[in-house]
Amino acid sequence: MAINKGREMIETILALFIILIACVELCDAATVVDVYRLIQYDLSGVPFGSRFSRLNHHASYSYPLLSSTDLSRSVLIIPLRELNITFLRECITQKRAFGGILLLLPQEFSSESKDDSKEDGQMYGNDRMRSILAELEQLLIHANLPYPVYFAFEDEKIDAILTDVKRKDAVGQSPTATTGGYKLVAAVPEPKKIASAAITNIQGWLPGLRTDGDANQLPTIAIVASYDTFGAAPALSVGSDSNGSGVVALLEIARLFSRLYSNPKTRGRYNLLFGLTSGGPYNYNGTMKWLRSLDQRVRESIDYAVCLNSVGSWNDELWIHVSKPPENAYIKQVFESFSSVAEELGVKVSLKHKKINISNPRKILSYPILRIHVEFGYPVTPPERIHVAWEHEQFSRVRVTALTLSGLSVAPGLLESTGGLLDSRKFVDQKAIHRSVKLVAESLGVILYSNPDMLPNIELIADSI
Ligand SMILES: *[C@@H]1O[C@H](CO)[C@@H](O)[C@H](O)[C@H]1NC(C)=O
Ligand SMILES: *[C@@H]1O[C@H](CO)[C@@H](O)[C@H](O)[C@H]1NC(C)=O
Ligand SMILES: *[C@@H]1O[C@H](CO)[C@@H](O)[C@H](O)[C@H]1NC(C)=O
Ligand SMILES: CC(=O)N[C@H]1CO[C@H](CO)[C@@H](O)[C@@H]1O
Repeated sequence: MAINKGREMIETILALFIILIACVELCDAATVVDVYRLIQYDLSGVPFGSRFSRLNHHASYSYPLLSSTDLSRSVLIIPLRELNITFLRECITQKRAFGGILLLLPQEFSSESKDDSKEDGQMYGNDRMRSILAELEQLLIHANLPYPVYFAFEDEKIDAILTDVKRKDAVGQSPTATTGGYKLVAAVPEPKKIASAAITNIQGWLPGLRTDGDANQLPTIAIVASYDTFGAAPALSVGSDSNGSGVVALLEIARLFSRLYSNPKTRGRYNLLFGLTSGGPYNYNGTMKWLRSLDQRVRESIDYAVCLNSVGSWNDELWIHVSKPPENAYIKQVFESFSSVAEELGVKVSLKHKKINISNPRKILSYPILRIHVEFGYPVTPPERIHVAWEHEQFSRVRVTALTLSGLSVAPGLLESTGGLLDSRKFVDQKAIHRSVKLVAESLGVILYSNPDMLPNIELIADSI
C-alpha cells in the first residue's frame, strides 16, 4: 500500500509529549524521577487543567488533611492507591491552595511496565483502581487548577521517599531548610501559546480491477481509523484501545489486501481507500478535513466507509453503529456479510442506529471555541456547531454512507474514552484485535470477490496474521 501523507495539514489539536524531571533533594543527594504534567486547555474560552508548570516546594503527605493545615507552599504527594476522591473533589471545589500535587500511579498503568502477570486477585484490584483513575481523570480535565499537577509512577525510589515523608509528617515535623525533608523541583519553562498545530491525515489507496466492458468507475470502500488521543497527561495518553486497536487493525487489513491486490487475479471489484485521521477527540475535525480534501471523484466513488473504533477489548459482541436507517442497501450489505462471518467465528455483531443530533443546544453553547493548551501552547479552532459522537457521522454529513465498528455499545461523550490514562497497553486484548481484523478482512472478502472460490484464499491469509 502506498501511504501518502495527506496534503492537508490540519489545524487542530495535538497532544504533545512532555517528560519533565523533578529533582528531589535529600540533604545533599538529589533523586531524579520522570514526571508527566497535567494537560491545560481552553474550551469556549474557559480554562481547564493546570496552567502552572514550575515546582519548587517541600514534599508533604498530610493525610487525612486538616483544613487548618497551610499547604500553599507544599507539594502534596498522593498515591492513587490511597486517594480519597471525595476529598480531592472537595479541595478543588473549595479552591484549596496547594504548592502543587504529585499523583503516584501504580506501575500497571505504565505502558512501559514489563510486568505481565495477570492473576485473578490482581485483576480485581485493577478494576477498582481503573474506576478510581477514570474518575480522577475526568475530575482533573474538567477542573481549573491554579497550581502545578504532575503524575509519576510508583517505583522503589519514590516509595522510599514517600515512606520517609509520611514518617516525618506523622511526627509533625514540617519540612524546612533546617529540618531537612524533601524538596520537589521542576525547573521548566512556563507554557505559552502556539498559533496553530500541524496535524496530518494519512491515506492509502489500492485500485480494484476493472473488467472489460466496465465503463464506469469502480466503487470504493473506505477503511478508516482515528489515531489521536486526549487525556489528563498527554505524554501518558497512548490510547492503546482508543484508538491504537483501530489503527493496528487498519494497518493489518491494508497489509493483507495489498498482498491480494498486487496480483491482478486476486484484485477485488472495489477500490480500497485507507484513512488514518487526526483530531478524533475533538469532534473528528481531522476526518472532516480529510473528506473535504479528497478528490471529488474519489469521494463520490465511495459506496461506504467502515470506521474502526476501540476494537481491542471486547469479549463476544461487536457493534455496528450507523446514522442511516438500517434499511439502507449498503448498511444491509455490510451487516449481512459481517453477521455471516461473525457466526463462523463464534461472535456476535449487532446493529445500532442513532441519528446525528444536529440540534443540541447545550453542545452548541459549549463549543464556540475549542482551544487546547499543550505543553508549549495551544492551537485555536473556530466554532463547530455539531457534536459528532462517532467518526462515521462526519461521513454522513457529506452524504457518504458510513458506519463505526466498535466494542463500545454506546457513543462516548466529549473527551470520554479518548485514550487517556486508563487506556494503557495492559488492558488491550491482543486476541480481540486479532478477531476484529479477521472479522473485517473476511467480511470485506465476501463483498469484494463475487467468486466464492476466492474466499479460502482470504481466510488463509487472514490466518497468517
Ligand atoms: C474521604 O473524604 C471525605 C471528605 O473529606 C470524608 O468524609 C471521608 O470520611 C473520607 N473517606 C475515607 C475512607 O477516608
Ligand atoms: C439532542 O440533544 C438535545 C439536547 O441535549 C436532547 O434534548 C435531545 O434529546 C437529543 N436528541 C436525540 C435524538 O438524542
Ligand atoms: C476544524 O478546524 C478547522 C480549522 O481550525 C475549522 O475551520 C473547522 O471549522 C473545524 N471543523 C471541521 C468540521 O472541519
Ligand atoms: C481517541 C479516538 O480518536 N478514538 C477514536 C478511534 O476511532 C474511532 C473511529 O474510527 C472513533 O470512534 C474513536 O472515538
